[in-house]
Amino acid sequence: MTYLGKPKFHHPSIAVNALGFTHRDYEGSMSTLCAGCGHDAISAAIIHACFELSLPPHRVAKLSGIGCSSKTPTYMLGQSHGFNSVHGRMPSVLTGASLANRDLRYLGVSGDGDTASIGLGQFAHAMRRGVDMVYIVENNGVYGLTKGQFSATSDRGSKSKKGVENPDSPIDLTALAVQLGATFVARGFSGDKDQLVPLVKAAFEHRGAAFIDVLSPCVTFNDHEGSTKSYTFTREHYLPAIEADFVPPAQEISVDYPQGEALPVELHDGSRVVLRKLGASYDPTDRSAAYGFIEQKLRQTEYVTGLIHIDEDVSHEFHTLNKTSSVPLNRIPYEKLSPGSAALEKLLGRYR
Ligand SMILES: Cc1ncc(C[n+]2csc(CCOP(=O)(O)OP(=O)(O)O)c2C)c(N)n1
Ligand code: SF4
Ligand SMILES: [Mg+2]
Repeated sequence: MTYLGKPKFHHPSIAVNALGFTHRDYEGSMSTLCAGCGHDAISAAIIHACFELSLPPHRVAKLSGIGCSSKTPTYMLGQSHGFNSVHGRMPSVLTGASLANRDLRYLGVSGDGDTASIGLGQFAHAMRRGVDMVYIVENNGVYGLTKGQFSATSDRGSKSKKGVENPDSPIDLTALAVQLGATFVARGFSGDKDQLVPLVKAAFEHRGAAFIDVLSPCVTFNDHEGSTKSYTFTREHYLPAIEADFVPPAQEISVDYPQGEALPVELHDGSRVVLRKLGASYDPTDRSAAYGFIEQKLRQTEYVTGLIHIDEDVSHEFHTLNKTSSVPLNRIPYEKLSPGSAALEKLLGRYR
């Protein structure tokens, strides 16, 4: 269907954001995914979040690997920079781009196969280095693009479309991200846009590695009885650990919660994530408690959703840690970027 262009006209009273852009300005090409695929709902949530944040589209770079999920950046943010890399290699390509120009906001889109199998090492190092990015995994528990093989996030005992049982234990990417040092870890569900949009907005405002695992049923290969990533199973085993609202900096903070039942966390730009506690004493700022909570709920086959962990200390962020250039490399004069053979000789001398 990509040959059918979307009409450019729109209603004169259509909503515009602070930059004067409409929702349409954040859309991309028409999706070629299967009708009902969870990934399309995630694209819609990302588009919505970017529109509401009034992100200048040309200041966003979207990168992905390979898979149905990794195709989705084509269907969003059509006026942003884009790079569809190699299977599992999005994190290193994104890290390189970010080193060259830290002024852009970076969005990495991946799949459970792309991240938890071939790209597991890349994922681990991007998280532990605090690469400043929004990393979204569209998690359907299968390799959708290559016709439904189990992925490393498939639960033990879950069944394939042909009835074969998965013998292997799963990787929980949120637990792994917390353990690796990511400073923003959340889980959403493609079927719950009300929860997902604030999470994506808060992730874009966070500085450092912001990871969101989004359960996203594959209607073609993993939406049957016996699957633990189907729409039905996910809805039945869905546990919001905490409810999160995103409050932009310009907006007066006046949240209607009883004292002691919500925790406003200030982000670097003055915006806030307001966390409403649903559980008895869940505190997402406590890394080890967050890890323990995910583990405990996994044993009960419950998917913890919402904001699982947040740490606003920017000293863990990649650019702060590595004192990277605040000026994009393409704006630094050539003589400064390449100071010549004498300077190279001097540098090499230090290693002799
Ligand atoms: C180096 C390499 N190995 C294997 C493949 C084949 N391949 C393409 S997509 C994919 C898995 C995609 O699964 P996932 O990341 O979960 O995305 P989904 O399609 O489920 O959204 C595989 C194994 C490839 N393209 N490149
Ligand atoms: S095969 Fe599955 S993951 Fe791929 S587009 Fe179809 S429903 Fe989505
Ligand atoms: Mg997948």
